Amino acid sequence: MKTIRLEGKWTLSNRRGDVTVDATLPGDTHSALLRAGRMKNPYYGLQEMEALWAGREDWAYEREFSVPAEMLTEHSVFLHLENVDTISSVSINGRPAFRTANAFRRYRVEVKRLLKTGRNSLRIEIRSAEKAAQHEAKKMPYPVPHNWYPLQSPHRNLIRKTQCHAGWDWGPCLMVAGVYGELYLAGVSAARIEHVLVRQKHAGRRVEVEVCCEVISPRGGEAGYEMEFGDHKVSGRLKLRKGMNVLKRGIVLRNPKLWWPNGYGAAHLYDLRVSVAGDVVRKRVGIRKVEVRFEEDRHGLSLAFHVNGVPLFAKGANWVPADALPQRISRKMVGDLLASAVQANMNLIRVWGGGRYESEDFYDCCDEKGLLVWQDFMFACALYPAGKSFLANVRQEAEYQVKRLQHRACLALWCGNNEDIGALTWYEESRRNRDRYLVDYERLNEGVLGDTVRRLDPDRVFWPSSPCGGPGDYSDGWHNDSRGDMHFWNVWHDGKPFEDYLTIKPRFCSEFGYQSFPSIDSIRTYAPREQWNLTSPVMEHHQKNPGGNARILENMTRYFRFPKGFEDFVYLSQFQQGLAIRIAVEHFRRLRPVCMGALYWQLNETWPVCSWGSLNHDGKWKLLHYMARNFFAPLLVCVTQTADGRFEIWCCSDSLKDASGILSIRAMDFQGKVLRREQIRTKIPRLSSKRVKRALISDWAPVPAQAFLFVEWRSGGRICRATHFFRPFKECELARLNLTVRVSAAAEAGAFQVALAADVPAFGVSLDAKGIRGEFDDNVFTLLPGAGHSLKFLAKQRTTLAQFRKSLCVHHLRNTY
Ligand code: BMA
Repeated sequence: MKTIRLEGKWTLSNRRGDVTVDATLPGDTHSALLRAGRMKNPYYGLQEMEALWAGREDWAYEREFSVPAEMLTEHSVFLHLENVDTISSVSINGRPAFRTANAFRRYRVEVKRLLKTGRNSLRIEIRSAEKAAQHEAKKMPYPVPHNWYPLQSPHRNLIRKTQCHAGWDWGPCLMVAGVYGELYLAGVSAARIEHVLVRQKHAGRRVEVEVCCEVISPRGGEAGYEMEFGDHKVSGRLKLRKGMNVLKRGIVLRNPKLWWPNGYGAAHLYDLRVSVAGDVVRKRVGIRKVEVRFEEDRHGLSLAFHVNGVPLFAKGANWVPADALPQRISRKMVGDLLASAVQANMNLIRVWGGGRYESEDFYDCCDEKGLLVWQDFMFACALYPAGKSFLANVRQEAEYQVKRLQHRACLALWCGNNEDIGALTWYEESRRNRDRYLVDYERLNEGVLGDTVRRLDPDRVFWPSSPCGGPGDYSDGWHNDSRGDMHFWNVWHDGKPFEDYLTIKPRFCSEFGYQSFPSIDSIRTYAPREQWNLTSPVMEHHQKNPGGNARILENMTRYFRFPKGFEDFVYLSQFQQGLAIRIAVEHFRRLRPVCMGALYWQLNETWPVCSWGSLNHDGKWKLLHYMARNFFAPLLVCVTQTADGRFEIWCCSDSLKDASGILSIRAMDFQGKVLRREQIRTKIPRLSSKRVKRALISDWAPVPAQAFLFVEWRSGGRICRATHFFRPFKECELARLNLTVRVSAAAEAGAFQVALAADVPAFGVSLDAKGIRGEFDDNVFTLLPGAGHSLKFLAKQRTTLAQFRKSLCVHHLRNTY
């Protein structure tokens, strides 16, 4: 196969003709305009508003390329375009070649007749997605509503584009256009590989890997092929029909090295190489058995992932695109975000339906790091059309994506959409005529998406929607905690106290979240200092959930004393976010095996904004992310209290071995005096949660507002800690403290040691190396007098000791007021 790469330099111009700039493909319009100085940074201040025009323009990308004569001696020459966003017409040498209408598809179209030897030109005219969507809306036989956020491009649900480009409750409205995947021309005579599909059949330690290769031959004939899997190799010759051919071979592995999710073992991958007539496809395949079990039981309908026979408590978060401008999303950026997920002890990431089917980089990383993927199809928070052409378009998208991703070890489950069952109850139209919209829903969801998965990836489960009570269940997954997966939003969207998390017993909680402000480093990238105020225009603009800031404030006044300044407020908003999610996750883990998963909303964000994310847009960890590392750790100790005046201590273990250890419990006052202590031996059976202590609060803390509980669980070299307040923080008279902070260079390059000591207990002690990329190996902790705390910071950029010392800033609860 001969190829001509078309990535690189292009020219971008608008139809009106007043903008012409250099551009890069793969890439997007907005990134090109920014680089050329025709757009201001839309992430800064209120400048998003000044970028809206670009989404309302029709754009054309253009370039020349040269075709050698021998290319045209091939029987076929096709143009490969991936992820063209969205509605476009492609022409070669001024003659129409084809049209695209789906950003999630790969187009491979025969174009030989349009090419000539020597100079050729290629033009991709992309219609304004906003206008195209409005045009679609006029053609609908009846309205097809979707969610509206403060800045919203209308009817995004009518075109097959990343839905959150149109604006979300954490995202800007930047209706980018462009091409994000590969672009090339290829000349073929014998055959080209369309897809390589892999199935695994496990029978004990014997695993049969079935490799199925789809080959297209322009004229039929014969070709040699090779398949290598690890050390195994098969080869031969293949008779080809004109058109589609299928080559299927089985390879038997005995005692293969298994692929394990993070926390359970190594994520071993085998190399797979397939070549047919010189066209080569390489993949990496992990051998593992993933089962998604949902079964009727006395609690309702369970939902749990089992990997290689081990029932796994799913710990993770929801993923949104790594940037609102697709061109900026790099392998490094994605790798960094996912590395942070792994460091926080996550084992499952949900690729949320309002974003995009992720890049190969993303799934490579998940395969390598042992992160399972819950993969939504890209439909979210809306009703969708079910007309013939829309369904046909979606079918092609689904077939392509399923074939592209089904070999992945990380891919655990396909899910129809995000919250589209719920959406049936959100709009006047669908409330009045539920039948009509439900039929449409089902045509798309089961008729196209479910059907595609069942045909092309029969070893995986198609979960109809998230949340969902199981196949055939169209009821409310928000408020029903007994069936399937649940999105629980009472605490954030309904403004309920954090303790509300304790009132549910979800089988699998795939979304629950609490917002915070981004870290100061992030705020600095969009707001000048005079805007550092909760209600300033810029701060309000970077809060896309109406009433969001008020809600953060409301809960702050519920639990904390009012912070004295903006930076204290930012710190406290992050501490409170961490607290909310910790309360939920600890509870869900205690519920094991009734509950088998906790995925908080959301891991990352597409631009710097107030959000539910635990990572700032630049990847820096918010306090929640540090707290997640503890509450998602394989061993967890946690304290909860009950309405009858007792506290309970629980140990949760995701370990494959029984965990024996020693639990030490201390009740102390705020001067650090121990009021009562106890030590107990514990033995926690593998993969379980167990209550290890239950006692009357009054026996430990005669005046609950004047004491706290500090618990330490030591087991097999691991130490877990928990601090519990019996009353809201604001009611407690925390002591003022003298804090000493010593900073030194650590042995390894770019690392620094910080030693902290205090004369009385300090709570929520958090460090921030402002302006320096990097993370601490521990953060957000309780500091007890007499027990210093030492931790390390690993810089991700060149940093001197003096710079680090200067950047370091320490927060704790008592110094917020
Ligand atoms: C969810 C998500 C998103 C949204 C989030 C916060 O349910 O699926 O649509 O951003 O809530 O409101």
